[in-house]
Amino acid sequence: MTNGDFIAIIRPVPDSIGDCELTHLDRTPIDLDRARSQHVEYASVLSSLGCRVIELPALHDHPDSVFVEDTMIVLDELAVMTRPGAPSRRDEVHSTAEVMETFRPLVSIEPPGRIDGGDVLRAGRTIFVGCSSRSDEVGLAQLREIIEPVGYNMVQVDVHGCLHLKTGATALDDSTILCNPAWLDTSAFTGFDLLEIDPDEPFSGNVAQVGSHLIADATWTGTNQRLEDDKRAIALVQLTELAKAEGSVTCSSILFPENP
Ligand code: CIR
Repeated sequence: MTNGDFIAIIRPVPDSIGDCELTHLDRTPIDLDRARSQHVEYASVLSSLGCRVIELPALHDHPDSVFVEDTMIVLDELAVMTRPGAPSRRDEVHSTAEVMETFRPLVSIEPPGRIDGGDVLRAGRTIFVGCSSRSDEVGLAQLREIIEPVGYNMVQVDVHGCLHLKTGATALDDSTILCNPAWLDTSAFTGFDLLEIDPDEPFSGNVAQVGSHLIADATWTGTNQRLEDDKRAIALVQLTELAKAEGSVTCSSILFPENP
C-alpha cells in the first residue's frame, strides 16, 4: 500500500479549547493561535505523506472537538461510531459519521456503553482495547460483538496511568508496539515485538502510522532517537499546545486506507 491510499479526517481547533476536558494534567493556558498553526502544520505533514486530508467543519461549542480520533473506530470492513466516555464529547460523533458513511458501513456503540477511539489500537488483525476512565466493560463487550465476527482478535488492556491506551502505546507496524511500560501492563502485548519509550519522556508513546512512515512529536527527542535507531522513517510535528489539552499525535486525525 502506498501512503497515497490514506484518508485523514481532521477538524479545526475550536475557539473553546481552553475549556477542554482534563484528567491527568492541570489546566494551563493554551495559545490558540499557536495551537492552530501547529494543527495546520500537522495537516500539511499528513498531506506530504500522501494522505487525502478531509477537514470537517469546526465545532466551536465543543472544546475537545479537534480530537476527532475519539469519535470513530475505522476498520477495513466497517466503521464504529463511538459513544465517548466524557458526556461533553458525545455530540461530536454525528458530524464525523456523516463523512464516514461515504467510506464504510457504519455501526455504533449504544448506551450505556462507552468507548473513546483513543482506547482502540490496531496491529494487523489484533485490536487492543483499553479499559480506561473513558471506555468501560459494556462498551468493550459491544465492540467485541461487532469486530470478532469480521475476523479481528480483540485483546483488553487495563489502563491506569494515562487517559487512553494510545497515550501509552501505539503500533509501529502490524507486529511492533511502541509502549510506556510504566503506564500499561505490557503482558497484554505477548506475541508482539515491543519498543520501549525513553523513560524520561512518558508521553512519547503516541505516534501515528501512515503506511511505512510514522508521525511523531518533535518534543520527544529521546524516544525519536530510539525510533531512528530502529530504522523507522519519521515525520516530525510540534503539538505543544494540544498536549496541554491532553492530546497527542493520533488524536487529531482519523487515519484509514480508502480502499483496504
Ligand atoms: C479529552 O480529555 O477528551 C481531551 N481533552 C483529550 C483527548 C485526547 N484524545 C486522544 O488521546 N485520543
